[in-house]
Formats: sequence, structure tokens, C-alpha cells
Amino acid sequence: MNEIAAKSTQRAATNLDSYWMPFSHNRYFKQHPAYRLLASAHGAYYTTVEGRKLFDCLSGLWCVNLGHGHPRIAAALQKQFATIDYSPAFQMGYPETFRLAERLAAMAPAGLERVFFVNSGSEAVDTALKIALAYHRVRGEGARVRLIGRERGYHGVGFGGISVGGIPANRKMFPSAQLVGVDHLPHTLDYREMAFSRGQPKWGAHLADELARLVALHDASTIAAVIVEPVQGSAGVIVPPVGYLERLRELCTRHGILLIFDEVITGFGRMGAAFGADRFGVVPDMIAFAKGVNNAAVPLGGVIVRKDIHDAFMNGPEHAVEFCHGYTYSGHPMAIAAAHATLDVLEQEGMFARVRSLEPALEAAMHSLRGEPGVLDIRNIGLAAAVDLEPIAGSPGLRAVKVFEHGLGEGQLFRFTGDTIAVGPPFISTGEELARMAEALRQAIRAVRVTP
Ligand code: PXG
Ligand code: PLP
Repeated sequence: MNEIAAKSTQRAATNLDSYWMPFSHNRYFKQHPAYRLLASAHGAYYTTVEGRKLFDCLSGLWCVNLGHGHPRIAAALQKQFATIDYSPAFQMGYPETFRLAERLAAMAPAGLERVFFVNSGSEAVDTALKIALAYHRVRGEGARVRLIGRERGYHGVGFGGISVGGIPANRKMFPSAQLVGVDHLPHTLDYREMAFSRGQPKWGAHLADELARLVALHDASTIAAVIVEPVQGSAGVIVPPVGYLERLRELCTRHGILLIFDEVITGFGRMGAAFGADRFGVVPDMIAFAKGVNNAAVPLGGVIVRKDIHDAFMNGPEHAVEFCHGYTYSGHPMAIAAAHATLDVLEQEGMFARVRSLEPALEAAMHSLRGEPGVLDIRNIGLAAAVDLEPIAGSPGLRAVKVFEHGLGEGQLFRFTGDTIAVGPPFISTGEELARMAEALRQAIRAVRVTP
């Protein structure tokens, strides 16, 4: 019996039965809880209930980019709660929310000047899609109803997000609930052409021309928007080929189609810049964001919108609601306070530059795993990387679970999905910590062979 199994047979102090865990193997977790129940978190480390320290290889779920318990965020939240805990989101305002919108507009690429707040990436995506559909309609182009996503795209779990998303497992239960008229671009991952690419692959820009094919098929007059993650995160850090996003931009502009970047992971520094849009030099019409905007201290997301898209809604009687959409917690003062503190730290501590300086260390450490048993591909950009592993025959996904468990034994909290291991370490990581993380992954990969 291995260490985790042995520990797990000890009766857990917590009754695990009632909680239906999201995106988790519930039965397996509840049988093997050892080192998976977290008691506390500081900086780049968690401590499990057993007292084991774990390096936070994915910054929570790509969101706690400045590390846990940041003192400036903690102070901001305490002050905020004592000042005003909640302010009604509809027909009332809280000045700090307006001020955050102004800051985000200033940070975003030129032209993206209006901000709608929500509470998660899923809500940000559904909101962006609704804005796109309604925008065309208020301009008298109501026939533009199609939305184009991409294979392997992850856009959260709302009905809109799973419709444009391209992860089959997230879609297959809900065929009746997919938005009508959605189509998908192909993804850009091809081992034969671009395995072990560092940063942006040189191959693959032509795949953006598939949009031209969809335009020819459906006619531009029926297409409202294209939504893509600049880098596909959940699918395993699939980096856009050189020239690819530029071509999507060109085609969208030519055909009056809105281009939405889902920057839930790529926003706020993960790419070494404010947004993926900045890193790749391509300006979309809307940016959906969440996660890193406030270091995940309190749920917050939103959509940054081109000014003229917003302005198109500002018609009709002035006393009437212009866009019938919003959430009880839109612009929640606690979430807003955490965002101001996070942006202060990002700006004042030069965090984007720090990510850029750590990127070569992460790239070197991760690509040093090339040649280890059953490593099929390694990809990286910014402070994000993924390793695809050859599955154990007949048991897809099992190898990554075992590598994950081995990582817990080595003091590393890896993220696994399918047989891919993804890392997105905190911006406060040191080069030494990144090297240690990659070495632990090497040991885990060696320990968990494809064939026993
Ligand atoms: N869009 C993108 C691009 C995302 O990455 C969402 C939307 C949805 O956000 P919410 O806040 O509704 O979860 C996401 C979320 C992983 C992982 O391990 C990725 C996400 C969430 C959890 C795990 O890659 N992305
Ligand atoms: N369901 C009911 C019955 C509600 O009253 C509301 C909000 O008032 C919602 C759902 C939506 O909740 P939220 O605004 O937090 O998304």
C-alpha cells in the first residue's frame, strides 16, 4: 500500500459525504482524501490537514497569481467590510466600482473602454455572448445570431459557454441545451507539425482561414461573434501559432464579426503583460476576464467592451434599462476592493516584468522533461506550461492521476486533466521553486510508467 492509500484508510476527521464536488472524481477522492484536504495557505504554499506543505503549481486554479493571503489584499478586504459590505447592484452605485471600471479601461487595449462586472469566468463568457447578440440586434442586424467557438476551447459551464466551448465531455450531456447555430474552428495542436514548441509555434496560422470557410458556408450576415482563448488554458496550454490571431482579427473585421478574447486565464499578467491581447499584439472587440483580476480573493469577473459597442445600446427613453442583464453580485464591493489591491500590487511590484523574467526559467525547466518516459509533448508561454503524457493502455487519464498523487508525495500540487499535467505557478515563485517543481514532475513521470 502506498503512502496516500495508507493515510487515506485512517478515518478522515471530516465527513466527506454531503459535498458534491465540482469537476472531481468524487468517489475516488472520498476514498483517497490523504494530502487532498487543505488546512491553510500562505504565499505559494498550502498546508494540508496532515501538516504537509504543497507548492501551488497552478496558482489555485490559475487565479491566486500573487500567492495566498497577500497582506495588501487582506487589509483591503477588512477595511471594505467595515465600510460597506454590499451595495445593491441595480439602479444604485458604489464609487469604487466605477473607479475600478476606469482603471480596467485604462489597462485594456485602446478602444476597449466600458466594463460590465459579473462574478465568474462562466458569467463573463455568457455576458459577452449576450452583448454580441444584442449589439447586432440593436443595430438592425438581428440576423447575426451565430456564434463561433473553437475545438478544445473552455469557456466555462454556462449554457452559452458550453455551446461555444469545444471540450466534448462538458457538452455531451446537454445536446438539447446548446445554442442554435453555433459552429467551431479547429484547434491548433498537431504533434506532427509542432511538438515541443517553445512559445508560439511557427506552424498553424493557416488554420485561422477555417473562419473564412465558415463565413462562406453560413454567410457573414448570420454570424455575430467569434470567441477564442488567446492561449487555450484548460485544454493544456495550447499556444496560438505565429500569425494565427492576426488572421482571425482580419477576417472578423472584414466581415463585421465581433472578436471576443476569453482572457479568464491569460489576463492580468499570466502572459507577462496586462492581457494576452498585449502579448500577441491583437486587439479584440471584447475581453472576458475573471480569476487573476483580484487574485481570487472574492469571486469577480467581467467583460471589457469597445466603446461604440456599449454606445449602440444607449438609445431609447433615458429612464429605461438599456441592457436587461446583470447579477445580484455584479460589482460586489468586497470583490472590487480586492481588485484594487491586486492591481496596486501588479503595478507597483512590477509583476508583468517579473513574469517575463521567469518565463525562460519555466521554459527551460519544463522542456528538460523531453525524453522522459512517455512524454509526448511539452508546451509553454508566459508562466504557463503543459506536458502531455502517453496514457496507460486501456485507462486514459489514470497515468496523470498517478503522477498527481506522486506529486503530492513530493510536496507539489500539480493540475491534471486527461493525461496532461499543467502548471501555472504564482508570479511570486522563484527560479529555484520552478526548477524544484519540474524535477518533482520528472520523478513522478519516471515513477508512473505506461506499462508497469
Ligand atoms: N473561460 C476560460 C478561458 C477559463 O479558463 C472559464 C472561462 C470559466 O471561469 P469560472 O470562473 O466560471 O470557472 C475558465 C475557467 C484548469 C481550470 O485546470 C481552468 C478553469 C477553471 C478551473 C480549472 O485548467 N478555467
Ligand atoms: N433565482 C432567483 C429566485 C432570484 O431571485 C435570483 C436573483 O434575484 C436569481 C436566481 C439570480 O441570482 P444572481 O443574481 O445571484 O445570479
